[in-house]
This record gives sequence, structure tokens and C-alpha cells, in this order.
Amino acid sequence: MKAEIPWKKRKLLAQLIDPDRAGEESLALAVRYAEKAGVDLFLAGGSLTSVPVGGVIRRLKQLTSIPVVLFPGNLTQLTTEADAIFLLSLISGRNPELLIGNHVIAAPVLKDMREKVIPVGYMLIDCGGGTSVEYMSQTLPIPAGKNDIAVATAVAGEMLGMKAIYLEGGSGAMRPVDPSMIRAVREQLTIPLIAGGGLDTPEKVDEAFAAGADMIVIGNGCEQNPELITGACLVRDRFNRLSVTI
Ligand code: 1GP
Repeated sequence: MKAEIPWKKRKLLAQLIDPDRAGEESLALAVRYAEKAGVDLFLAGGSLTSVPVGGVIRRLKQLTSIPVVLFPGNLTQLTTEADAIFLLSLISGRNPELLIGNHVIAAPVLKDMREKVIPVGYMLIDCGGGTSVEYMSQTLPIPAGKNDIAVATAVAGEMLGMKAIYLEGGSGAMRPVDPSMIRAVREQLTIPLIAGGGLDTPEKVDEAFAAGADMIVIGNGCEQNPELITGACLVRDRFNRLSVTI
């Protein structure tokens, strides 16, 4: 099965599952809320995990038919269980392992399922506070307000053949990626744009979609407040209705 994500057709809401916080009870709760709200897909992964991601994905797939995408924080999370795999290249950074090194190591495992692999230009944006991904990747984020650098990086990613660009504020970021940066990148990109990190209210989700994000990723916010996913999906639905009407 080819990994088809319908992000060119409508706006999508993805819920990030942190394997370390995915015990049986919290997973069942997340699935219940996500199904009711109409979450488009789950992402599974994290910067540092002690629980095998493959097992969490397998359990998710037993519990729900919502597609699950592997969002690998590092090579130990590589698994063939997911419906699709984001092959992330950290194009905002200059750490060769995260630009190509890990991908070479992963290639023999992934080569027989390349139809599942979605190359994603992953861009870390400074959203305050210093995040796990910043430390773990040993890379500098693109400074807030440097929209021109973000645009040039995203366009370079597109020209290198990435199938999507992910503007990442970092899990639990103090504030989300600024809507002006999302807008500036969206205007110059022809591939789908994902935004995540610090989106912990429906208002912030609204701003990110309005600025042009095609997919929003929410993790921490749903762990703190499972109702958030309901509000966020309502915002997404409003945008999708608007685009049908126009
Ligand atoms: C992290 O963008 C995701 O990779 C989600 O971030 O946990 O802050 O929602 P949050």
C-alpha cells in the first residue's frame, strides 16, 4: 500500500503519541478522543524514548483504524509497523548524521518498503526555552523572526526533493512557530507544510492553519488536556468547510 496522506486535498490534524507516555490506559483514552474528534493520523516517536516505538504502534493499530506514521527521534525507533514513515532530514541544522548519516544506516531496513517512506525536510525553529530536539540534535534552531532564512531553507528542501516541510517549534515549546513565518514559508512552497510545537489551544491552532499550515501536529497539549483535540479538530473542520465553499 502506498502511503497517501491527503494533505493536498484538505487541512489535517495529527496527534503525536509519545511512546513513553503511552501506557494502556492513556493510549485507550487518546484513541477514544481522537476517534470522536476525527483526528486524521497519529504520529508516534520522540526525542528520547525508553519504550520500543514498534510495540506502541502495533497496539495503536489494534485499537483504531486511524493511520499511524512513524516520526522517528533517532535510529533506535526505526520500525516497520507504521502505515508510513517520515524520513526526517534536519535541514535547519548542520549535523551531518541528521542530514544523511542516519538515513544511510536506515536504508537497508527501509528499502523494501520505500512506498511507505515520506522524505520530510525537518526545520527546527527557535520558539523559546530550549527544547529536547535542539539539545539531542546538537543543532542551532533558525532564530525566531528570521523568516527569510526559514523560507530559503524550506525552498532548498523542496528543490532537493522533500515531499513536505515540517516547521518544528519543539515539543512543549513556550510559544508556537510564529504565524508570520508559517505564512512566509507557505507563500514560497509548493509542497505541504506541517507545523508543530507548543500548539496547546484551539486559538493557536486556528492561527497556524490561517497562516497556511496544511497539517498541524499536537502532542503535549493533548496529554495535559484530552479535550484539546476536540477543539482543534473543530477548527480544522471550519477551515475545510471554508475551502469547499470558496
Ligand atoms: C513535537 O511538534 C510536535 O515534535 C508536537 O509538539 O508536544 O508541543 O504539541 P507539542
